[in-house]
Amino acid sequence: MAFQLPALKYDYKALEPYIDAMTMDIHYNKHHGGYTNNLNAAIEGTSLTALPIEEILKDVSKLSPAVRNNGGGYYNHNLFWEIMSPNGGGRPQGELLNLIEKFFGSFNEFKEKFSNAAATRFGSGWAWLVWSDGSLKVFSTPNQDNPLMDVAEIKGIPILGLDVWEHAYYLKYQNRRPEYIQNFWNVIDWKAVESKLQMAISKL
Ligand code: MN3
Repeated sequence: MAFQLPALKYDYKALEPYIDAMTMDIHYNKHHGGYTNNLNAAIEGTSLTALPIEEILKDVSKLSPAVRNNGGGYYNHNLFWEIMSPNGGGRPQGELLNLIEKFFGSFNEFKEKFSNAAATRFGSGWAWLVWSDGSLKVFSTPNQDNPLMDVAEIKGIPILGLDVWEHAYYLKYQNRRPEYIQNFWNVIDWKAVESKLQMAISKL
């Protein structure tokens, strides 16, 4: 079975004014669609087609750059669309908030640390909040790498990710990456992040 581009839960203009409709359209159809097609082409006729994406990424150092780049791009964008919502923003609740306060001191300190990871990633990449060895950690990865990969500096299960490739913000924000990062907080779906946390905790 080939990997499929998952349906978006909202339309292209739903995250405006923070993420504009044209960026959403191109990002989802051309970029995410491209990673999906290129991943399928890269694994066609191999035993990898029988594996879930998480299993493929786990041993990615043994695989081709095409699988690393497009498999990462496929997984990362699936997560990115899921953790945003037109009804997003505000603050996390419940166990997620408790763990953020436990590991970062406060929600504001976490917010600053995550924003800083996103702002200081040189070139293209992602900022992550990760469930790793029984704790929450923040860091960033280059290109389409992610914390599921054996090549990652910090390994774990990502529960929040921010795409800081220029294709994610340049049409609206041009060189103003910090403004894009600041506006991301208005569209985070904390319920979706909380459910990813619960799944991550139950797996480890
Ligand atoms: Mn992207």
